Amino acid sequence: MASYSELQQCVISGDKTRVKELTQAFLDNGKLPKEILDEGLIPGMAVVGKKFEACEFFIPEMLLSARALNAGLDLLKPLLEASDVKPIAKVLIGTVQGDIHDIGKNLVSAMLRGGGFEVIDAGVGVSPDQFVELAKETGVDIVGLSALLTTTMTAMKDTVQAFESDGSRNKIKIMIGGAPVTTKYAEEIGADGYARNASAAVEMAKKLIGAR
Ligand code: HCB
Repeated sequence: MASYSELQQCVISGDKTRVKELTQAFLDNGKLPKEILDEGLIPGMAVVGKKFEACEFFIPEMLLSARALNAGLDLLKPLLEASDVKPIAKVLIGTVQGDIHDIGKNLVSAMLRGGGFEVIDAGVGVSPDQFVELAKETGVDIVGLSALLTTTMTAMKDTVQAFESDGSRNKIKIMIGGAPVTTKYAEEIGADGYARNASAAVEMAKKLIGAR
């Protein structure tokens, strides 16, 4: 049986085929999707980030790793999303303007669906006005914002502001997440909550609905 460190290594080296094989092998051996994520795929990607920071990796390597991680996620997503419960609330989620990182957002979407939420995925590079329009059109209860860059975090503040200006801020709860974001930042920009990972996002979404 392969080890999680081997799976991490395959994400780091961007070996898409092997990541797929190993993820399937772990599933066949009865491992839980969440364990495969938390012990294998995500720690592998964390190393990629550190290597990029240390200038040992560049964009092409990051892209290969992202593609490899997605190959594993494709197998896990349907399992994370499986839920027969009637939707408890509707969530609109998207990566903010100027930002194209979507792995974390996709994971949060899958876990929210698995947690009984209906999720509308707005995609990446979503402008504040687009968030407001989509939230109105779809009548969501929660809006989830994702940002991975310190330069795009500010779009979260603009998005909260856009809901304020539109007069619809009191109708929805706003949750934020992504590597550079913190609880303190959520408070600063007037968001209702911060989640550090996908499981925490499900807990936070439940809390926000209960708090309404
Ligand atoms: Co990108 N990148 N990147 N990148 N990237 C980061 C984010 C850096 C931290 C790498 C580094 O320097 N250490 C860095 C940002 C530095 C900073 O701003 N402080 C960085 C940079 C600089 C850039 C470019 C600017 C590089 C360049 O062009 N010079 C460029 C930006 C392009 C743009 O967006 N305009 C860029 C591009 C890329 C790609 C395309 C090569 C690729 C993205 C592929 C894709 O997403 N489809 C990429 C990747 C893969 C990364 C790293 C390596 C991994 C990100 C990731 O997927 N993590 C990342 C390093 C890192 O984060 N450690 C690096 C795994 C997921 C599961 O974690 O944190 O995204 P997550 O999500 C969690 C959590 O935050 C939370 O739950 C998720 C699940 O557990 N969460 C939410 C996320 N969103 C939420 C929303 C909610 O409402 C609630 C919870």
